[in-house]
Amino acid sequence: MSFRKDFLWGGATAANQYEGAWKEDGKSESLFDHLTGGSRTSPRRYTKEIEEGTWYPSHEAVDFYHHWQEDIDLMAEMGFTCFRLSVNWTRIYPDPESDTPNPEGIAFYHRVFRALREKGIEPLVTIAHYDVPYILTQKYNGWLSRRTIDLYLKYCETLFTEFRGEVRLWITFNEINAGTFSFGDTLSLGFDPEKKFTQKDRLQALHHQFVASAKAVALGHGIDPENRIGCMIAGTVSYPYSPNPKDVLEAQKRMDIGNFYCGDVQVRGDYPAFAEAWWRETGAAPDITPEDREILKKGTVDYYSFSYYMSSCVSTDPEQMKSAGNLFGGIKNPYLASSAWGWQIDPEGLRYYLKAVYDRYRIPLMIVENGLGAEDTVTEDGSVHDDYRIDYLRAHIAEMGKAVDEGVDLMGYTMWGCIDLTSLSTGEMRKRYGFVYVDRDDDGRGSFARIRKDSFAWYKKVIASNGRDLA
Ligand code: BGP
Repeated sequence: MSFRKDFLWGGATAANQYEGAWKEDGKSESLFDHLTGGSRTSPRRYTKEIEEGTWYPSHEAVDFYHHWQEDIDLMAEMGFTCFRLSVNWTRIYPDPESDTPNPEGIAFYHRVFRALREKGIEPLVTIAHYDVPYILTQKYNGWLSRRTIDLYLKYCETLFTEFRGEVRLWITFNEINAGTFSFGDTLSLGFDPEKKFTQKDRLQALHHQFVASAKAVALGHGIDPENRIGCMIAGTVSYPYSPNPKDVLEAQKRMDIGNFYCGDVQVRGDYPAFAEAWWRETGAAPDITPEDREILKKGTVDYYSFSYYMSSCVSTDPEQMKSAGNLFGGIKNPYLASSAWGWQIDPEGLRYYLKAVYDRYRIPLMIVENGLGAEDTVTEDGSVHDDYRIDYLRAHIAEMGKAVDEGVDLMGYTMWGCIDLTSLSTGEMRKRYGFVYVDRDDDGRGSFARIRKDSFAWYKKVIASNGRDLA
């Protein structure tokens, strides 16, 4: 296996699931701060008012805000060369409409980026990771309004200017394709959770994100030509459930809408050929101005990043269409095992995806999320034996290597939730991904102490051997 010499190895997090300190040093509320904890069986709830005695995972999360030095030391000990994190918009602009950023928010990220650089770790910053300032959801329905484009660009300009020289790798939006269907309504598009929206609203708001992303790419290049700015797609692998050509076409459609609708706009600067037909079919064509089209063309990304957790099958038979998954559900594949949360484990699907995307775009790819959500147990002697996680990661990294050997240009890999953090879909703490265990439970108890799991030493070896030693 031959990963590049400068391959980026590391882990990934997101502010609202990791930082905590939701009201500290001037930070205001994100929409995320209004989402309660949940579980596999009871979904998270949105509350307009923050309820006394209710558990909101983002409020304290795993307290990176006060543990950043310790966490960065742990990352350095594993040999990370890259750490993906997101900036919290409401820490930088507590009032997103103000022209004055919050100096304490800026100072926090300077501390973090400088500490990373001191350890030789390249920060990779997601500008918006399921992060919409709460006030914008109430005032404008988030991304449905073009006003949000301007506010986002002001925020981007502050980041690019402030952190020039400290950050070179950026992602404009996390899993932007969440906005193609209802899952993204609140988290990604920032719609008021108490109102109803149509598919046209969704695609319109998503279009505004495309425009904002393209403008941000141009702005970022202008401020520092060293900046490398990428898109980020939730990698969706869909297999036909049967060889029935109808199922094959359905799977292709899922791949098209799930991945390439957004990828094409951000990489090629134009909507794909199938978009018009899909808009006609759903009666949901966004309004696109000629100026927008120019902006999209000029703001294409430098690299394509994505998350990959699972694959699923699709069928034209509605009875079959039932199984769990991160963004897009699907049918259970009889050849695959599932995680305890029902996500189907498919390392070969990662190779399939890498090859399909690289063949289409021919720009560098980066896997910025992958991993296994599992319940871990701390033994009496204080260890965490997470061999199931090592097995998952080993198999995925092996497939990455094969894809590289088959010609894919892969820049790096950041494992999701490298330090345990709160789950996005269920809001749980018990669904853990990390190499490092955090002492915290779903009732908000625990000291936030960090414990190295068995996978910690394993990943250290993987990095030291540049992906050759997966034993
Ligand atoms: C991705 C998100 C992350 C994340 C991950 C795992 O879709 O970008 O924010 O949390 O999925 O999902 P979960 O936390 O629900 O297990």
